Amino acid sequence: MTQASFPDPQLLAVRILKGERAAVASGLNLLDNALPQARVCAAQLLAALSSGQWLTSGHVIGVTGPPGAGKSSLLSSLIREWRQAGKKVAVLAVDPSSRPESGGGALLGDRIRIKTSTADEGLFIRSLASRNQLGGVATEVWPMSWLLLSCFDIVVVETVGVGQTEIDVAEISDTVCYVAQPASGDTIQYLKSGIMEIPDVFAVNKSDLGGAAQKTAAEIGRSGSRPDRQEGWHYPVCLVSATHHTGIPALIDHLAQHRHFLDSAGLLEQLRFKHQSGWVMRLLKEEFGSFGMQLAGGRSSINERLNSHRLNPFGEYEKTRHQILSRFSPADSSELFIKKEETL
Ligand SMILES: Nc1nc2c(ncn2[C@@H]2O[C@H](COP(=O)(O)OP(=O)(O)O)[C@@H](O)[C@H]2O)c(=O)[nH]1
Ligand SMILES: [Mg+2]
Repeated sequence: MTQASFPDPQLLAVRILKGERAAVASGLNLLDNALPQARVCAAQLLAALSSGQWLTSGHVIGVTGPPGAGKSSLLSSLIREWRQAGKKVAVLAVDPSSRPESGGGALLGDRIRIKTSTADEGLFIRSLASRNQLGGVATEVWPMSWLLLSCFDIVVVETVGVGQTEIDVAEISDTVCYVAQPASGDTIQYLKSGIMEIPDVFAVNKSDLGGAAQKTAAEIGRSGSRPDRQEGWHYPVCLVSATHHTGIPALIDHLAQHRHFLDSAGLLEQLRFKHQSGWVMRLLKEEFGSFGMQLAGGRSSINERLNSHRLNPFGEYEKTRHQILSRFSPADSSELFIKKEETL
């Protein structure tokens, strides 16, 4: 691929901010491209998008839970409701179980297309299922969710719950919604595992199946103390049925209330900053390892710099990258050697 095949980041940012679908799609492709030139271009694009009120705008919702619990079906109901209320919605579906070749049924996009107009400009769905990814959601998906936040009111990340993914999705979402399967061993395991600490809102789906859903909801409600949780938040457990479309407005209400709670408690900006700095740290660590991080002054120094440039984490990422690369250059090798000696 040549340099000329990358879009101009400034022009692309303008088009994305206007909500042009083609521009949003090509922005996501750029973020998904691992070529070094694309990475530079992507950082410029994200920096150009950073000037808005991104630390407090929109709502990033992580939807997680065991395969088959009804996450995609529920999302389809939620989307219908949000669209009727005039909210613009984007979905990143990171669910390997919904890959067509795995026989996991229709992709979310196909489901939605049945129920909504294909020409709906206020709805954008990108399936990331084909990458066969079970974990590691946060590094790749965070910048994508962030790009979508610049032009949609609600950004949903759907992940299949397999332990680590709940933690990952919590690292990129304002609100984590766990979709429980009634009377399932998965939910019981989940209750025992401590991962229960992570969701902010619980949705027990398939309430149309009767008593089992009520029982599961009661079990979740009773599920012990939650020491690390946000003080003042009541952790609602909602009974819903995606197929019968019941309980959906109440669930929507609880999700919105959680966002409102974060905002009014001054936690939203804090949380998003934590997500952005976490992403930069993971990326730098993946690229350069602990020694590279040391060359950039160490974790706390990088974090301090990120903190003072909250509106431009991508610019800071690029700067830190260059700083590390220049330390690796031959001209600097003697100094590098001395530094290395000092840290021993
Ligand atoms: N009875 C009932 N079945 C449901 C409901 N929601 C989803 N399902 C079914 O559960 C299965 C898995 O749904 P899906 O949305 O693909 O689950 P996901 O793997 O969590 O995304 C499908 O056969 C759905 O038709 C519900 O509210 N009630
Ligand atoms: Mg699904």
